[in-house]
Amino acid sequence: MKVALITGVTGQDGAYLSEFLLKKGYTVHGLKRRSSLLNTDRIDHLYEDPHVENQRFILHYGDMTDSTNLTRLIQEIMPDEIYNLAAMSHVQVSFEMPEYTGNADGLGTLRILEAVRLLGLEKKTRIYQASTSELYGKVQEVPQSETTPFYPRSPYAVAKMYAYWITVNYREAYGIYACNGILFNHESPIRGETFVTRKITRAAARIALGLQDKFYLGNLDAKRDWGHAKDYVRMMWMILQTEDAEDWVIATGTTTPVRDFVRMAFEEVGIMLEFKGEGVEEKAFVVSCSHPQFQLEIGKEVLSVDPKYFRPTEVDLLIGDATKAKTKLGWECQYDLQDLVKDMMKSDVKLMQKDQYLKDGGYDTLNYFE
Ligand code: NDP
Ligand code: GDR
Repeated sequence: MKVALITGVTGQDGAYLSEFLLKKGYTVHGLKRRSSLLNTDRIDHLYEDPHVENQRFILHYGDMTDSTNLTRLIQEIMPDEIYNLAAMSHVQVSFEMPEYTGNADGLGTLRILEAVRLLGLEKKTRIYQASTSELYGKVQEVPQSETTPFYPRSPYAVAKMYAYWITVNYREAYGIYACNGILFNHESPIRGETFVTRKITRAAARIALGLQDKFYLGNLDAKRDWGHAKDYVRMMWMILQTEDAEDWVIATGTTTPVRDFVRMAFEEVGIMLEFKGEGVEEKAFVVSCSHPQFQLEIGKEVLSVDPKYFRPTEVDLLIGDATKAKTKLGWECQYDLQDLVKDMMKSDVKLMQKDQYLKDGGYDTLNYFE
């Protein structure tokens, strides 16, 4: 049975990919960072007691900025496949932490490739690099495919561009089987809370339940090609099963403005919105509320624009052309945008109902410092 190493195992994709590979019979090793609080929520359901025999899901401490740690782990694990998913993955935060982002996302990829080369695993270990549609940045052509030129627009995207090319270079220079998956945005109920889709579904659920009055977003005009993470992790695996190492675009081919994602999320809980104003003055108001469980006042303001969420340089439009993956890998997504919004809203309403229950019971504020 095959052995995989997943960096970034505690993240959205790491969790879905672990589940996927375990179902396929793999032994899965995951790299996680030490943190002062437990950060394994997304993979707790996969946890196995280290004292049992034949453990198939094994976690290791590590960090993309620590090459001795990465090399030692790869030497111990001798993986057949490495999925390099670890990254400081928030575009806006990368403007605040450009150097760290370059180190973890750019040089981190080099550290993995170098470890495989130094350990002489070029013919054994296949590497998947989590590349991104952010590489396209400033619009050069639409839809974006494997041949579209890159024009990165953030420290994150520039770091990922280094990672993309160093992956190609190690493939060409040393014959390592290393592939870039150029994945467009993919979301899910376990998406990080500060990415725009999850921020919207959480807020819509909380507002519907009366736990919150309104919320704030940045650029409502940005358009993204959003898919479901469950579909995308399947493609990561497919990419490493092909005969020749290549680079692949994975996308749905449909693009949607942030504003429409907001509309769709609120519609899932029976709330219709109207947007008024332009630019920083734009706001959204309730025009009707048909859900028997959620009662919101008509005309209530639920969303304003806050310029603090604008980025110094923005990526305006992403729409992917995944013809190559469709033709050669048989790529098809099982979830469309409506399914994705439904899945995320269902989960966030349930999660927020838990908060409401605790609040109603008087258990919502635990002050450790009293
Ligand atoms: P997340 O932000 O959910 O997960 C990132 C993971 O990387 C977390 O496990 C995080 O650990 C870990 N990590 C961050 N920095 C380090 C470090 N220095 N050393 C070790 N681990 C680290 O991202 P996603 O799951 O959404 O994305 C997975 C990968 O795919 C990322 O590389 C991302 O850039 C890329 N990508 C994502 C897309 C998307 O739409 N989701 C699209 C295209 C590419 P911790 O939990 O401790 O923070
Ligand atoms: P993105 O995702 O930058 O595409 O990167 P994000 O959800 O952060 O932003 C998408 C778009 O929404 C606009 N936006 C806001 N974004 C956030 N986070 N918060 C807001 O309040 C807000 N308001 C508007 C943004 O300006 C942007 O245009 C994601 C990450 O997963 C990357 O790691 C990955 O590489 C790319 O997707 C593909």
